Amino acid sequence: MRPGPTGRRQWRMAGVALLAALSLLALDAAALAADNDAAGGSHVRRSARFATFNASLNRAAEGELVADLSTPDDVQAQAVAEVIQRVRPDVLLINEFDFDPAGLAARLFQRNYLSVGHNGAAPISYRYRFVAPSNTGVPSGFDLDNNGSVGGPNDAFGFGAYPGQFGMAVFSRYPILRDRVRTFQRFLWRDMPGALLPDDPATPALADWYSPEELAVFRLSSKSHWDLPVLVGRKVIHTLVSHPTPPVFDGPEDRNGRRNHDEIRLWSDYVLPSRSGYLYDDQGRRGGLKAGARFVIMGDQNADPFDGDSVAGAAQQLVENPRVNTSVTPTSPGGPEQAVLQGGANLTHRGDPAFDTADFVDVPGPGNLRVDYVLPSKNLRILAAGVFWPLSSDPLFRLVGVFPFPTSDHRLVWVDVRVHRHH
Ligand SMILES: [Ca+2]
Ligand SMILES: [Ca+2]
Ligand SMILES: [Ca+2]
Repeated sequence: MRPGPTGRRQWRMAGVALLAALSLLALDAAALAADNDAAGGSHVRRSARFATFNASLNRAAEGELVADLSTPDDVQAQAVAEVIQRVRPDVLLINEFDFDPAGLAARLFQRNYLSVGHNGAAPISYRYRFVAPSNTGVPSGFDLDNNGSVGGPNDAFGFGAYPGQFGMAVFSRYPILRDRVRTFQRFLWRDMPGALLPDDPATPALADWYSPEELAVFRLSSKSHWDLPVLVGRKVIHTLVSHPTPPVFDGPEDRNGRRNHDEIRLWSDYVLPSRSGYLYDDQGRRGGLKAGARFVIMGDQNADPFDGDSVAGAAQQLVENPRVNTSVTPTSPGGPEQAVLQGGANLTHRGDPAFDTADFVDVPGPGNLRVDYVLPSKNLRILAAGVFWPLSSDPLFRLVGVFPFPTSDHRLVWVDVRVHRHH
């Protein structure tokens, strides 16, 4: 996450948002007319590019992201858009993209940023978008952090200052089968068998950080978990997106580390028919994917397989899952270079810095980690993969930079899977 700008005025944002809403229909029509490279075009491609990018498009106040994206002038959003234009994913998850119920921010990002070429990069148009509510910033009514008072970001269902802060958005050039979408925003943590419910170390009872009354409403997902079936040619690929909570910002009870582990576990169980029976979605339907279904799990999982502060084995639930294709791990040239230049915790890491996807604080801090993943199912062949982290000598290094970052502390991760296109 990135500190948001301060000093903006709510009334001004509201005015900009209203103007944006009034002009949306016209903007949409213009953008669709200009969309000449979307899926369904006549070009022949044998691969589909899936990407995840924690783009830090979160803002301090509700409405601020919509205000920022209502003009083409937001320098950070321009750089985020250029990264996307350079990599050109077909299906893109953006983490840390503030949610608004009308989907204004996602529409405006397409109109004013993705549809505008930056520094010679070609515009890119996504015909399909998906946003949905996030648990972040939704008041729980309970003292979830046990600090003696109720309210604020730490007592929300997911950490956030207002509903939808740090949300998610998916942009796709392939159709999203909306009536088959499943969301798991309200699945209760206590309903996961063997849940790693945290313990209050100050009491003799076990697993009692949260009271029974709190557990009766406590949602596992800190944002949401979405299964978005995307139609690629004649094949459905389930895009499984989420953004588990960071495993830090807690105490000895490790409530966030434990939640992070179990948020990752949700998708791990979802793709295994022998383990998914307990899951229920927001529409009340039970179970997970069938054997043989195609999927791509993507998102900032906030867990590195070897380094950092996550619960041991958290990331392994995915990268050692028998249904996940790990034949290719995305790499970059910039990760190893920055690990050496930045030193600190990076010097003692066990993980390969070529796999790093985030540039975190090194002294004192976790150092750079692999936390962002694009993980296809084994029945999808991986043709290529990468992490967008150029060398410092590369002209495009300006898009990633060093702290304070021009875009995000995370890097875009992409994977190309083989598909058969029919024309
Ligand atoms: Ca509290
Ligand atoms: Ca206890
Ligand atoms: Ca760093």
